[in-house]
Amino acid sequence: MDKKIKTIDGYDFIEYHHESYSEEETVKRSQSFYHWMDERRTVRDFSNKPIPKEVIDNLILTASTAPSGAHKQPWSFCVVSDPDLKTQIRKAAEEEEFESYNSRMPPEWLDDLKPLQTDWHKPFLEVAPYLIIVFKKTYDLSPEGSKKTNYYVAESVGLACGFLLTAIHNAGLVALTHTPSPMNFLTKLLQRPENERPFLLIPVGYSTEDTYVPHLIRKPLEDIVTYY
Ligand code: IYR
Repeated sequence: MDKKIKTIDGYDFIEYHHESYSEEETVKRSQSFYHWMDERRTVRDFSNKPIPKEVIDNLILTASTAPSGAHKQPWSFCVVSDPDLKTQIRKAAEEEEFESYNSRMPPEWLDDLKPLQTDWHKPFLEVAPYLIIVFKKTYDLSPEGSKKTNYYVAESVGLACGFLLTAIHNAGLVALTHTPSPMNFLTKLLQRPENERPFLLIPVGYSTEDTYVPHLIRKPLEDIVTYY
């Protein structure tokens, strides 16, 4: 059905219909969505089982439905499946991570990571069928080279990554929000333009048959919410 359009100050607004539910149905849906989201976990053991590219396209399209400051959509998604490039990324990430774990991270940080049992080895960067590297665009570059600043860039790209993780979970896939630090090797390896900065590296795939995740407890509601 065609949507109605009205013009305000020269700008088009389209009619918006959003499905709403009875109170009972709203309670049920919010509860079942929470339980389903609560099952999402960060996974480090990936199988190399392939995923159709169409799925990755859909995941990224979903991420791109996130709200962004002044609708500037200040993100760019690089998808790596090429084995050689994955190897180069793993090598560069492990070099940085080796330094981080062995000399850059203070004891308190290393201690906080103990329950996760992470270390500088990053085999998933070669095993996972796809690596999605999310870049943030602090400013946009016109074809002529002039700069236009974007707004709330970290918030916007963070929201897009949240949508991406939700879409990955919905598709029955798993992901890892990996933050090799520093991440500038990704700018170089992927030959990104000067206005893009790496934000997150997200391997996507299926988990292995025998996957274990840390037994983490989420904070209870009363510790995270204050009603006024
Ligand atoms: N970036 C390192 C270390 C790391 C840091 C945090 I904070 C984590 O929650 C997990 C790991 C790594 O990816 O191993």
